[in-house]
Amino acid sequence: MADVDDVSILEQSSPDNSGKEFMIGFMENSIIKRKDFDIELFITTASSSKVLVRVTAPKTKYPHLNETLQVSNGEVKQLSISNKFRHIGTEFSSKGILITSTDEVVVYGINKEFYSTDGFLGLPTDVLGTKYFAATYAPATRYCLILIVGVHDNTNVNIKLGDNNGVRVIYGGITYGKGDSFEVKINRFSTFQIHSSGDLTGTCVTSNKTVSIFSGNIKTAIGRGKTQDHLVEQLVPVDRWGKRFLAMSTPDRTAGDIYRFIASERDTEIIVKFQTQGRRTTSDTLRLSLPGHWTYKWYDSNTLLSITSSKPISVLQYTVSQYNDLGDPSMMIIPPIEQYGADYTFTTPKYSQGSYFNYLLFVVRNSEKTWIEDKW
Ligand SMILES: [Ca+2]
Repeated sequence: MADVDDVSILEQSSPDNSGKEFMIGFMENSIIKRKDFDIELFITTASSSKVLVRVTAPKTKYPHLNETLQVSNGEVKQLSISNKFRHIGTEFSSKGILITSTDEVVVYGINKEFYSTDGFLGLPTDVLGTKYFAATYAPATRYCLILIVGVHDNTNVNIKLGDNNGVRVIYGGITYGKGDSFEVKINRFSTFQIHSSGDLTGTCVTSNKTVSIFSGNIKTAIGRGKTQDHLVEQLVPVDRWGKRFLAMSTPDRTAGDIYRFIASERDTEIIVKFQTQGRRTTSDTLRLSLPGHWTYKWYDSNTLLSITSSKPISVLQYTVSQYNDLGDPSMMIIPPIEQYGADYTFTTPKYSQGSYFNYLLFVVRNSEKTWIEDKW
């Protein structure tokens, strides 16, 4: 539990991750030993009445997907979906998956394979936007990925590749490098995945209508170790980025965590105050000159971070590969303080080989600490 003195802005009405319509897709994962797994959706609700949920992919005939399920408060429904819904390479397809419900639900997607799993929190279509910056990881053991899923017909999408050496996307017979841009037109349920062995972090995707975007890696090692995993998050549009964040190390690790910071505007100054257990509070000042530029810091385990920036940024936390400890890579978007909620309904995934240890990390105001301790 982190002690927090400076959480003063909590907007109760801020947009959240529960909704009645989601448009999602699944990126490429690495299948080994012919042990391919289904992809998974976890759906739950805070609603007090029974909620009917429909999951469809009307533009994909094979495999067929048209499921209806019912979920109530306190219940988590798991739905297995054919892994044929994943994409391969730079690919145009129609594998958009639509989730609609009679009341607000919370959706998690898990892209699970043998030794290669990561999950994402689904964002409802009413919080999607028209401008995004991708987050991936490099040096990538395999390719970095971006998946664009169409929410509306006749959507024009511009993709401006990040300013990173080694970026290389081949589309329509043309090779695009760092800083290059190209356009595609997509419809509702259309999907377009691009891949690059160079880092796609900071790649800017803009569109004339809202789109749903996922980014990450097929399966990669992170940091000094060799263990690899799939990386994925559903991206938060730039207009919902924030300036104040709190983060903490992955529990029970000693290899530390890597954080990446992506700028949305020119001349962004980021101050990271951090305190590692048993040491004094210190701070780093990071500067990013252009939109889509990013930097990273590797902080020791058992560290609490308080991050403030002069302009809206995205903060990503990367769990690193095993290095004289236990744990595997994953990628997580850190929500800004401005979007903290008072209620959370969540679930935990199952490991492809058995079971995980599950951890709940939460941040609470110092003034409310006693209340939490009383209730716990
Ligand atoms: Ca993730």
